[in-house]
Amino acid sequence: MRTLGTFIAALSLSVFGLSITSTAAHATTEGDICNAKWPGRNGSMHAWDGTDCSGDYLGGTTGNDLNWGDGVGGFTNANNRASSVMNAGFFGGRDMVAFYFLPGGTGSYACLAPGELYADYLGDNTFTNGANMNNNIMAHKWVTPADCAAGSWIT
Ligand SMILES: [Ca+2]
Ligand SMILES: [Ca+2]
Ligand SMILES: [Ca+2]
Repeated sequence: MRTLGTFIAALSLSVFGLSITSTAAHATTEGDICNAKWPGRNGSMHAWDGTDCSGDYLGGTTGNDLNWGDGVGGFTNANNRASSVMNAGFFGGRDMVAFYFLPGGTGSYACLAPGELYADYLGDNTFTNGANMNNNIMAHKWVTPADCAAGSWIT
């Protein structure tokens, strides 16, 4: 009986987890292109010039890029252009992508959780300094959920 109970509890948790993921995937109303471009959870993050993961592909990486405007890293000449972003990172540890208002990886930021999958429109999101995120990102860094203050989690 104990084994069966444990199995049922695990199954319930599994179903609960699936429904959470499903809810997150459908939280946005115009994520069709983002959904189509979802690479599977592979530890990477991505950004596009247009909304809904469309327009010019600005870059993607499994690492950090503290300056989207310089010539190195996953992002070059991408300052203040991103209108949609994706987090295909693995769950656990530094699984949040923090996007920054300025280069350097410090100061005002906003975080995209791995369970959110993507933010298909940054125009309704703000950095911790209150600035609109659309066409305003200049850097990103992988951080832990504890590094992201309440209210800084974007959708
Ligand atoms: Ca843009
Ligand atoms: Ca760069
Ligand atoms: Ca948004």
